Amino acid sequence: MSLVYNHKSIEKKWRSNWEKKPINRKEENKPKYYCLDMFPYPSGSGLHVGHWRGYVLSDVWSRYKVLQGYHVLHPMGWDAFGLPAENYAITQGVHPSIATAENVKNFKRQLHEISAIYDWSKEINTTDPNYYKWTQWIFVKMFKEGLAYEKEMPINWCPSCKTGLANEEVVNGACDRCGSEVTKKNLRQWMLKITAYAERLLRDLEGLEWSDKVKKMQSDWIGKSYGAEIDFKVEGLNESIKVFTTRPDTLFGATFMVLAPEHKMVKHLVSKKYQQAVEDYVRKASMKSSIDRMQEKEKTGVFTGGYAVNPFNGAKIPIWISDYVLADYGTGAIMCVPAHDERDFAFATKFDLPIVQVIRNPNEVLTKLENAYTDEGIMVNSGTFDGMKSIEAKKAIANYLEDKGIGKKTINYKLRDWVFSRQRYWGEPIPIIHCEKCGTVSVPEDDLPVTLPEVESYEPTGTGESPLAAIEDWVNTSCPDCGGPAKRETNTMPQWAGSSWYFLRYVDVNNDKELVSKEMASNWLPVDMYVGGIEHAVLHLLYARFYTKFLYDIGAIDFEEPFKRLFNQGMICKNGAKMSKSKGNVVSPDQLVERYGCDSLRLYELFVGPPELDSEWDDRGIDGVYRFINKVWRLIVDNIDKNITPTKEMEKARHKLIYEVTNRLNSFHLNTVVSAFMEYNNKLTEIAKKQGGMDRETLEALVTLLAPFAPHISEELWEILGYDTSVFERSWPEYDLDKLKENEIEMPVQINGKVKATIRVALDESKESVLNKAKEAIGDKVDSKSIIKEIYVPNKIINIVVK
Ligand code: ANZ
Ligand code: ZN
Repeated sequence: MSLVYNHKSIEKKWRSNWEKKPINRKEENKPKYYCLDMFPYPSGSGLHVGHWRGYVLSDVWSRYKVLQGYHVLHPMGWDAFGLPAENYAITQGVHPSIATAENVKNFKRQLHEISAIYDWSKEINTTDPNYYKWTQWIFVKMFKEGLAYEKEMPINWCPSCKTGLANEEVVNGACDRCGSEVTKKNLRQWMLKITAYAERLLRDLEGLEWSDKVKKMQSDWIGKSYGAEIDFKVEGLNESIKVFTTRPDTLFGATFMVLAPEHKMVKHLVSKKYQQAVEDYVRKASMKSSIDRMQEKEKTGVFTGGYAVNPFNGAKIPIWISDYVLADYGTGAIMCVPAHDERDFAFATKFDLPIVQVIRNPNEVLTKLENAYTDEGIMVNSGTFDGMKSIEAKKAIANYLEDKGIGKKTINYKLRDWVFSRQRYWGEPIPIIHCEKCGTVSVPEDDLPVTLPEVESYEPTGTGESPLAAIEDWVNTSCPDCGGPAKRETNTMPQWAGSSWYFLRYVDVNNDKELVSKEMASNWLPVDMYVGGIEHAVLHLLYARFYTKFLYDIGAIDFEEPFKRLFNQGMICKNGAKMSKSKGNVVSPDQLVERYGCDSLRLYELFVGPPELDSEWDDRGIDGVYRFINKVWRLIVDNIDKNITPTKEMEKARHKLIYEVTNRLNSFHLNTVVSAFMEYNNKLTEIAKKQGGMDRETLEALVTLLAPFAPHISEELWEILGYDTSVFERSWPEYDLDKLKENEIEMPVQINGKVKATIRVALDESKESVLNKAKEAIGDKVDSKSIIKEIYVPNKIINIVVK
């Protein structure tokens, strides 16, 4: 047969075949599998080869599960609220919903090129009122449970986006979206009490099949610490200041105290002489974001003029204020132990405050500290606790303080409540009504959704009010409780809102009675495999877990964790930087698909590097993959009608191939799956050449294994192999470990130390038989009478020594 591989016609043909007859058909008796992509924000710039990576990964996995006999749910949708569409509306005057619809259309066309098995009948869009009705419904439920509340607070404020930001959206003191420096602004905010779930969010990480790296990022973000609160009396005042410490063992080394500039005691403490300096300092600190305050290397601060008393040794210690102490963590006040804390050490060194060591390294003699000693060790300078191990002193001192009534053991979390309001247009309206008589009232569930009204200007007002505030006939409404005049809440939700629960909606997209039917949810969820970028390791995943737990608590679903298994792919880089339109290093998939085909690009996306790591893109590499695909084509096409009975060697190569592909795939080492294909395809080609063909079973196994990776060519080859059904109706090939075992080896035969021949022997062949074979092999080279010695190292070598 002489068929030529033409990727264009083949890919076109199979795409249209799959459209007519989808490969992932529902059959009642199949087990279910839910493989989910993190749904994209449909940006205007479209997809590049970096975006392809995750979609190829999840599609390979989904198709693999189909071949394993599952009915797979692999949906796609759009996380379409958010600032870019709104900013585009501001500059171009195009309504965000129009721009979004266009972008979605373009994204869909591009996604089509990947040939993933998305079920488009389940498509969702977070900006669709039928969808955000339920985003609002969840908010109403949270409000009724006391988990959504209003608070006047200084929030992170981006002066250029003119909106409040969550802590999570501030990166190195800059706005995560536009890069401007973030400041503080006092505003009434809607908050979600995610802190009520801190312990459960931490505890339940344990049962998840997620990478240790992501679990650690989550647990660090939740930031649980065990410690103690200790009361320090203020000298001359009938007051005490509570500090939070994780190191009660260091109490004897506390040589000064620092309060957050916002601490309520500051104004009572400060003496006349220091008043001006303190006020100046407090004002400056209020301008900075908490992230900046934590990260500043150079410590700043001012003395208040007040003193506190160390409850243990009665020492009088000065009270300072500094912005490295945060007002909203612990108690907003700390006891400073410069000998054992780096920040305190830097502060003490700068302001020339005393340093007293109370823990020593058990392996060294006591000398002057050059740096803070932060390890565990043996207690010194600590009265009756001297000589104790510091780790034991931690408990002993905390217990002692509790007994004496001057302290108590506590647990603290870094996790803060979630600032949930945005002063922007393109988001879900917060379904709340403010009534002068009744206060804050939620919109009745039957009245949801509260739809976004048309506005004339999308421009944020910059006063802290959203553009919605200008639409009077929308804002003015009547109170659902008393019927009197009332006003709508004009803040909208952050972009995270719609993505915190979308995975539930896919399984029941048309339900207009509930967010999801409990039955459908239990059938399909939790998600079996979730694939997405590592950049979502903290926020999106934490929010989604929080929502899931909340919905569980109100009885809407009956599981507590949304994503059983998680895979975070690394980014595709070009010239060392993350591929992105703003960096101008984008490689478009379009020309590559045109030239090499979708199958080659899919394989190359995997081959480019370990999927969990960032990988540098190089167009040239795709040539090698394309050659490989052509070789597979030749191997099959050249050997289909030869009717070869499988030899031992063929069988072994086949089982080895199945074994390697299956195992590497299961552990997600997808780049090495591609190299296994390349290696074994060469090997099979060699065997076929040597033995005059290749058996059918091996050819069929090769095509089936390749199908999740390069589906079009696999379907075509399957058809060439004589089938009129899809290769995806087959089941994943199985290997037999016994067939993998080596039972024969090659042994070199030497004459006087020089290799003259090789023989094949069984691993358990007798010495006599091996030597006979060896002598036969070199028969014409030596005269048996001249042999003076036979050296035989089993399974290694035979050396015949002749005179
Ligand atoms: C005395 C001490 C001695 C401390 C020592 C540490 C080492 P995590 O693990 O982050 O909870 N701290 C407490 N509240 C703070 C605040 N509002 N802003 C900044 N720092 C604060 O760390 C808790 C430790 O961070 C506490 O333990 C306190 O310093 C400081 F050798 O107290 B420690
Ligand atoms: Zn009312």
